[in-house]
Amino acid sequence: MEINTHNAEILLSAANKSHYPEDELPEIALAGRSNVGKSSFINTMLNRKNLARTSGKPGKTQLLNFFNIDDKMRFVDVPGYGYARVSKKEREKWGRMIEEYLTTRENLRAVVSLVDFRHDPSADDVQMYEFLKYYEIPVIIVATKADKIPRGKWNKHESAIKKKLNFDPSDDFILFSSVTKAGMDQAWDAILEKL
Ligand SMILES: Nc1nc2c(ncn2[C@@H]2O[C@H](COP(=O)(O)OP(=O)(O)O)[C@@H](O)[C@H]2O)c(=O)[nH]1
Ligand SMILES: [Mg+2]
Repeated sequence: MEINTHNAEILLSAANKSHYPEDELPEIALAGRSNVGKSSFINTMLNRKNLARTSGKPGKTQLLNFFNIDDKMRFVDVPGYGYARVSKKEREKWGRMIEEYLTTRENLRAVVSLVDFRHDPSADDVQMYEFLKYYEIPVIIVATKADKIPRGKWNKHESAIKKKLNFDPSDDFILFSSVTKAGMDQAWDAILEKL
């Protein structure tokens, strides 16, 4: 499929099913901890500076944000998890919203699950990966902020992350940087393959 990534815009934000777009365009959801670099990933992939707002205040966006890409597919930005300062009630609401989307959305083709390349995955990262595997939702692991790790340590970090996740080698694992754009072509290849 040929996609003009310049032709992208935010379409709508939704709290539940009744607000999802009603057509059959394929969707790629993006999930990860607050501050992992999800908005930066979207902006980089779409060659935009500020389409998905990169925020210093994580946990603020509590809705599913649907981005229309060239009328051919959508990115669905899932609110970041693991933000300590939200209440238990808000966390439960978040859980129901994301679970409803991930387990019932027929348009969903794959989830890009972002983890910070610098650190071992958090318990939330592991739980998200297990959840996706359990529901047999295709997953692309994107390890962000690769520019912050010297190349000589890449193998060590990659192995540690895969081990902690109990990574399935048939899934994609992509090293990514929104600063250098490393991994961008690979990420697009992996995404297009899932559509
Ligand atoms: N060095 C570096 N910083 C990044 C990268 N991606 C995101 N950041 C920074 O990490 C912070 C959080 O990024 P953001 O995209 O808002 O994360 P989100 O909360 O997951 O949407 C911001 O200060 C970004 O500039 C990356 O690939 N490399
Ligand atoms: Mg964000």
